[in-house]
Amino acid sequence: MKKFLKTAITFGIAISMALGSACYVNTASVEAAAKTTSKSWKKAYLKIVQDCNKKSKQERANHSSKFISYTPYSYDLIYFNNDNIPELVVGKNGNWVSMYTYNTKTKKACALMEQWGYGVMGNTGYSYAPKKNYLYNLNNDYAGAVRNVYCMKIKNYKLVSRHPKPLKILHFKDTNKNGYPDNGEKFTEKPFYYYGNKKITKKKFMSLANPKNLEPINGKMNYTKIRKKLLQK
Ligand SMILES: [Ca+2]
Ligand SMILES: [Ca+2]
Repeated sequence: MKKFLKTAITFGIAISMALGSACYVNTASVEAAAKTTSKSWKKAYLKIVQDCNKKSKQERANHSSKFISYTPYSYDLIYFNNDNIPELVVGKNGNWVSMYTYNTKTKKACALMEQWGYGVMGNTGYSYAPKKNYLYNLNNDYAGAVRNVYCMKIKNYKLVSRHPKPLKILHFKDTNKNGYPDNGEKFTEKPFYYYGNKKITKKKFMSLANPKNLEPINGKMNYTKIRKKLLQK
């Protein structure tokens, strides 16, 4: 490693010497470009956060229930995929979550998830594997007899499915093969794993779904905190 470094440094010096000041200008311009990008995504995210804060305040003012307290919007910056620009998360925790990324081509923030609901109807919420470009969602149907597993990734600034066919876990023997439990198809603790219409092993299922090192996608910071973060140089 040391030897490699030494060679690399010597080589680097040789190139710098050959190029003269051109090398210095290049490094400086790369740094300047990174700073400009950082400034741009922060500015774009700040605009979203400010708009969301307005909406949250309005909702709070209109909140009429005396029994359920109002959940304000909260925010986070997460490294969903493996680039230098974090994704912006806005959530009304326990209700819905949105996620935005910054498009370096159009120089605009774009929505990947817009108020995706969870917490009711068997949807357990959305998680991600940091820097792995991997979203995981488990959605229970028929009181947990059918578990739909959704795995997604960012492609061309959109969230798309990682697999062409649906991944399902059935907690009953689907005798008539219609995908849901009918009379006589009893609940079983030992489920059946499916990729599309094909029954597969648990091992194969897990290798396709691959739910490892997951963290929930939800808001963690209040408006003041995220604002401060986005205004930082
Ligand atoms: Ca990113
Ligand atoms: Ca059935």
